[in-house]
Amino acid sequence: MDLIHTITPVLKAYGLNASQLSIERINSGHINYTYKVLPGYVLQRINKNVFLQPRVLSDNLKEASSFLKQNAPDYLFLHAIKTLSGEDLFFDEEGYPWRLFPYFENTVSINEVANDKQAYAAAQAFGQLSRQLQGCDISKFQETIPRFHDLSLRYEQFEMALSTSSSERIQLANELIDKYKSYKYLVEKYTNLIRSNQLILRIIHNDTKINNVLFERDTNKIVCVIDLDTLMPGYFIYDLGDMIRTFVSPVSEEEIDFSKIKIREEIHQAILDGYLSEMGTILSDEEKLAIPIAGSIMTYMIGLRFLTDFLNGDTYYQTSYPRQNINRAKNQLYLLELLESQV
Ligand code: GN1
Ligand code: MG
Repeated sequence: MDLIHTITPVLKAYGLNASQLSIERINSGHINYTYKVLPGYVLQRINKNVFLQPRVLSDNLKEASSFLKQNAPDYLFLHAIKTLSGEDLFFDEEGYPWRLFPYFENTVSINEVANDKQAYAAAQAFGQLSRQLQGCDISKFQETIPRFHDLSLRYEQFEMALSTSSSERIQLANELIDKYKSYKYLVEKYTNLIRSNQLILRIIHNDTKINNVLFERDTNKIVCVIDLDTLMPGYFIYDLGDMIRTFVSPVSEEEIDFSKIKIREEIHQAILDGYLSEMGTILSDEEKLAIPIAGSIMTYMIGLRFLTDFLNGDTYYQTSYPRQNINRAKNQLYLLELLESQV
């Protein structure tokens, strides 16, 4: 896209002049386009092919925000800045929704966890978000992406992709497809768990990758959690599992030297300690029984989604080179093998 041409009218809607600001793309996140607009802001173009009803997204945030204002007024919850006409979203000529956030000076986001202190702090921050939202009226929230973390749906989508994919792509992923099929028992475990009604629907973040928290620069303190697009009802295993998926290994899901993928026990423990320091008294004993399965479920789910996207022609996740989604799926499979061998 012609950046200045596209962004100028967006910034104008917020009373800002693009020519007086420095605009730089932030290359983390596979879905939306995000820009640092300095001094002072982060601007984001929402992917309208992924978020088909962007209003749901802003309505959820409004709901959470008004609950927190009343019940946890000191909690730093990331608010979108309103346009001059008082809207949370600005729609451009092509129908893309945009949002503007404040930029916090002296903060950083990371793609790999360096030590157990970072893991503890991030897990505590995600746990704190759910804890603060405990007691809000879940029925007022809608799913921004229906059945987002429903593993049985994700498996169906994988099977659908297998039946519609090109023979060339099937061939490229052949071995990987078989390996993913061999873990189908996780879908059954998941379905049984959900059917048992052992888990309670809560408002959760639903995308607890390590790069979705902001750290204070040079410390292990968290300023706030970010990327609230999927703040919606879900089960705690999705948040806990996605932290395990993205924190325990010293390398991220983009790593292609799979021998570097490891499970760091001290980090695993720090995730549990940090998360339970907030959620320990809120989760029921029955829910806690599901803790050991969380990491495998989420690693399998996200790996399946990468593989499905490859089979579908790389239409969902942003990629920067061919077969990147295959590599991501291989990376996640490697991690899954490690997680499952510990059970
Ligand atoms: C996407 O937007 P981002 O990059 O934080 C995805 C998550 C996946 C993640 C895998 C809306 O998150 O579900 O876990 O990629 N978000 C959506 O890296 O699909
Ligand atoms: Mg996201």
